[in-house]
Amino acid sequence: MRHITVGAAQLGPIARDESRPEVVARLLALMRDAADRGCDLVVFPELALTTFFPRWAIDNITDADHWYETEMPGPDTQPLFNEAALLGIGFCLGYAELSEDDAGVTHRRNIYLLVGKDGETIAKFNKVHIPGHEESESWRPFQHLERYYFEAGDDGFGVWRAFGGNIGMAICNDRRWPETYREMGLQGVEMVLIGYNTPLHYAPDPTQNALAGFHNHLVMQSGAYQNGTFVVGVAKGGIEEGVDSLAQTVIIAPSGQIIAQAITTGDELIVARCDLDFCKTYTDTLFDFEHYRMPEHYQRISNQRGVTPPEGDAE
Ligand code: CDV
Repeated sequence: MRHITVGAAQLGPIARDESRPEVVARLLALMRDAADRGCDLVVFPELALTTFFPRWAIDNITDADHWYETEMPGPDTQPLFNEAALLGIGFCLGYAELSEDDAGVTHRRNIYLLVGKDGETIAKFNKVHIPGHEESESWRPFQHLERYYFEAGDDGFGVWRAFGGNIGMAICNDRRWPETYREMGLQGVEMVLIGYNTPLHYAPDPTQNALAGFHNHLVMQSGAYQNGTFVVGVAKGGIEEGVDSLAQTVIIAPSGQIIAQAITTGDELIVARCDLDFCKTYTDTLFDFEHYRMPEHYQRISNQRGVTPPEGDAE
């Protein structure tokens, strides 16, 4: 049997004036707790090093540079990598990245980084579905300017061989889209790591507010079940700078069942020992893609619509 003992390290609010070393100290406490509880891997949420800064409008994007990491690890985050190697535990970290390419073009990205038990980086994922709006909208009680602060990733959803299994990553709004899981499912994913910051007030349609917790679990449990994979959904919850955000961090089995759930809205570690071979209970039966997914059917629909089918679906 192949097992990953995974820790989902929910964070409570991070204040605007909380320094990186203060936040990293919180992450290190959760990491040590995870190591004590036998975890192979500890998963932190989206933008785990700062407050959720896209809630504020600014006129000049460079005024936000201090929210982004220009190197990883950098001086403030190196202790996470050192401690991981010392304890022999991997981690997954969400943060904002500021970089410049060879042509001198600046990039601002919402990143999830997977680091191995040796403290070495395994993979980097750039959030694909960037929600919210590009420009300040004064009617909102608070802004959700992710589309101003981040560019979308165009590499899709990869799967990496790590921790003895097949690991994928997604960030927050990505979890609401079925193709997120299916793209990884078609690559044999066995554990999907997802971090989120989800305000409980959804300004464009407040009738959805009361359903925030339901929708959160609905999409991740469906994604797990329909693709025969574990899903680890990790929140930054609680009231951060006046904005109340969903907690309810969960670890979900390929059956779609929740096997561990946070009970607070603050810093809290939940742990589950995941038998990766349990994925086959679903991927060898109901969701045996090779037997039942009927690529010819999708090919036919694509042809009718003049759409190029994804690689691997063509006959
Ligand atoms: N950080 C996010 O991506 N939040 C979105 C909100 C805006 C709906 C989410 O899907 O949870």
